[in-house]
Amino acid sequence: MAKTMKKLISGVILDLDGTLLNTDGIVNDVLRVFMVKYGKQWDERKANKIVGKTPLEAAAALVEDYGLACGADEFLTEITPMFSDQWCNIKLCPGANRLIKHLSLHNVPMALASNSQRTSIESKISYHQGWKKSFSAIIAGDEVVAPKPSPEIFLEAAKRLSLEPSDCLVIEDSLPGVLGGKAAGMGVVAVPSLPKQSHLYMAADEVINSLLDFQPKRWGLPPFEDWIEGTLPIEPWHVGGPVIKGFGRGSKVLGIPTANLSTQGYSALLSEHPSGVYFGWAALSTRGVYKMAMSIGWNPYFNNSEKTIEPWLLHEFDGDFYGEELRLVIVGYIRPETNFPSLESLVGKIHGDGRIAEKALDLPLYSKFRDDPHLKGSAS
Ligand code: ADP
Ligand code: RBF
Ligand code: MG
Repeated sequence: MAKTMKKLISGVILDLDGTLLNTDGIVNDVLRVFMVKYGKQWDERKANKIVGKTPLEAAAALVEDYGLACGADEFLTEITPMFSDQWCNIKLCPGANRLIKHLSLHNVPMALASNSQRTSIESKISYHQGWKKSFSAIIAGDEVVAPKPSPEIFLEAAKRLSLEPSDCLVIEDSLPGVLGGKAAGMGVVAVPSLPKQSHLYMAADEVINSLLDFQPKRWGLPPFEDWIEGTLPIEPWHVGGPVIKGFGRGSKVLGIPTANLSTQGYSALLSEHPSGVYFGWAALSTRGVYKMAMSIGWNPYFNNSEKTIEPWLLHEFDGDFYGEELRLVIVGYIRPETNFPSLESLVGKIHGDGRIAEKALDLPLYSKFRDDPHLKGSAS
């Protein structure tokens, strides 16, 4: 990851699907239903075949891959209304609103450059207050001769912002987008929307885990000012359930027990929240409410195959509490999950996270959630 300042940037060109909008869930939902009609089963692992493509390219790729008995254009005609019905349900990528508001506030020129069609872009952004007026230009896949990975869409965006390509920064989740941005001679920050893909993004100047990790200062843009004592407040969210057996190494290998929750039933929540280190409050139904630091993700040090939620309660307990009901309210973000050269450095970092959480949770901004009704089990 880039540590130093890259270069001075004057304008930002954003991709929409997968970068600002969490479209992956909806794409999977629609394709699951659609494929059944053709007697097929949608495999979510194939999502990488369509990310960043134009609708027609994506349709052609799927028709071929699944050997569907229809043409790509037929496929599109049939599936387009199914998608349109879902645009109102799309969630924002965490940090999307924060980024747009921040750049707008500081009058940083912004453009939207998406391979999808103009009408669907307009429809998708219409559900998000203040977005449309934040973009000085919107360029769609059907408004250029060659879509991404061609640089055309980005060059057109720069022109409309009256900026040189080299003064623009592209923020993109997809590989075609990253390649297009680089071919246009722009700085590119990749925010891969699919897990465990960062190794494919060699062309990008910087690969970040989510928009929460974007550091405008590195690009000569005004820094975010919402970090407080090493923490970033987030829209609080809840999760809960009985404590289950985890990988069996928290206490044994690290000396840091993590009370694992079953991920079954929470797959939507898990895909909505980027991996990373977070903190908040944890309630054990029969014991009380405790401060908590947790990781969400694949634990890069151990390279797990499943995304998990691993809360470490900042309290010494006499024994285990498997099977007990654990409820969490997650109130802030600390850092991305990373790999470490040694177990000691991982353990050291996690203890640092614990100290940050411990201290931050005394701030009124976070301490008020100790009384969240979800923790008492009266609401969920
Ligand atoms: P597992 O892999 O099964 O999660 P760990 O070694 O991570 O095993 O230990 C976690 C278990 O330890 C929890 O499920 C819980 O029963 C117990 N435990 C004891 N103290 C704590 C604590 N402070 N935070 C989290 N879990 C704790
Ligand atoms: N695992 C990692 O591989 N990388 C991390 O950056 C990381 N950060 C963590 C932060 C906290 C606060 C906690 C509680 C755990 C973290 N872990 C991380 C997970 C750790 O590897 C995990 O608890 C063990 O794998 C036990 O299952
Ligand atoms: Mg554990």
